[in-house]
Amino acid sequence: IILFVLKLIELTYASELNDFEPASKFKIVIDQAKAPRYLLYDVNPGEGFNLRRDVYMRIAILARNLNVDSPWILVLPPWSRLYHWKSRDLGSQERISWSAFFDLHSLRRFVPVMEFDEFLKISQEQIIDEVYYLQHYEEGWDKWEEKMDIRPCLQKPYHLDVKSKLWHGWFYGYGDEVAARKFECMSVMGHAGVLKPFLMTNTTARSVMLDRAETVLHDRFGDSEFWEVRRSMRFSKELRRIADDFRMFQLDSTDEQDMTMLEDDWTQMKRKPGDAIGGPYLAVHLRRADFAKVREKDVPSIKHAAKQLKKMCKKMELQKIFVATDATSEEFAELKGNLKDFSVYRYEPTLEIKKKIKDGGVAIIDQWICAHARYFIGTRESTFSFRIQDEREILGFNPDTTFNRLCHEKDKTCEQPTRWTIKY
Ligand code: GFB
Repeated sequence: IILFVLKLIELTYASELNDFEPASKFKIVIDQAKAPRYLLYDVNPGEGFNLRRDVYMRIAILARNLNVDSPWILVLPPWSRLYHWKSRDLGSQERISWSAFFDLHSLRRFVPVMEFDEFLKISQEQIIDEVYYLQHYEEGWDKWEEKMDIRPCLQKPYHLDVKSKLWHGWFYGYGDEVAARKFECMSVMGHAGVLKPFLMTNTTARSVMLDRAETVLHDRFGDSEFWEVRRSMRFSKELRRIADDFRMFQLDSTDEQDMTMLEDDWTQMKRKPGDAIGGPYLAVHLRRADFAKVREKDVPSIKHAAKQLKKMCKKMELQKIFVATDATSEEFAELKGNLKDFSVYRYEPTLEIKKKIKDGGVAIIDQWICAHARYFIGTRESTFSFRIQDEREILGFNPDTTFNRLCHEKDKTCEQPTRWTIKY
């Protein structure tokens, strides 16, 4: 049934799927089939981009499972005012659509998705039928069990406008432009799949939003379905192109030489460990900023990081180092000063390009370049590094070249990251 729904949507949009479909077209198809319902979600405002990507995967799997019984479309939450997007000279970094960062055509090979703006056009009124704010159980827990209950709210993130009887809240930065008819808090313990029976039987609302969706866990972490949705999350072609140009012109790295060619359709792509060789450079994700303060024990000094990079470059016989980092320019200069015998690179777009791709696009380009290096070293427990590791698994690198991390000078054991290898 899932395949049928996906195929129906795909066949109807055919060549245009890569771009954004006009609402009217979407409606025609959907009206012919059983009317779809819309699943929306949001994440704790403080979370960074790469944890949000992980939450997408949990909810996309839920949406796919809902589609086994009836058609649901997953509405993609616009990217607004992320804590780490600090550049002030780029204009607004709010209400950014998913197509700015991801290839929607690829996402749709896993589950039907649409942008929030498109949903608003279809729904005509700017209203979401029901919002459930996920929270933990106030009493805590002493026994792990899968459960969910409508409970009084532990926080008050939405407020009722008594006159209109509508609920107002953040709504991805759309504020009062959007409202909800019904709002409730739901205490939940368990995997995303625990919500399916509720969505199928306890509500008939056309559009349902799950806020604080990070509260639910992956149904099954690391299995082939997990990897399917992960593989569907391809970056936008434009961002990949910019990153590939940088690889070619600065790092002598091309897909043909590096054995990192992509099939257009990710469902047709299957690699063995070691198929990819990678470009002739070492890449490091050097997470600094807030992370260096919050996880002081995991982040080495710049000097100690440089020492580890030097050692590995010598071992791998590499002369070029690509640094993905949120370090200040002073910290980056210090790193370069400690790596005088090597050529050290950082991706720094012109202001014109940065205005177009925003902080989120720069970070993706950094990740894509790291994903193609002959050898990668990340930062411990950073989801930014984890997503690079996944990407390298998809491309078919030998895990020895991927699951590596920088160590703090006081960390004598320097345990290396868990190897979450790809499953097909
Ligand atoms: O992606 P993220 O959740 O990774 O958040 P962590 C870090 C954000 O900082 C990225 C920027 O999404 C980028 O906007 N950033 C970090 C970088 N490293 C780089 C880099 O190498 N290049 C570029 N261009 N940008 C967690 C957060 O971050 O750290 C939590 O999710 C919390 O909210 C915690 O802040 C301390 O898992 O590394």
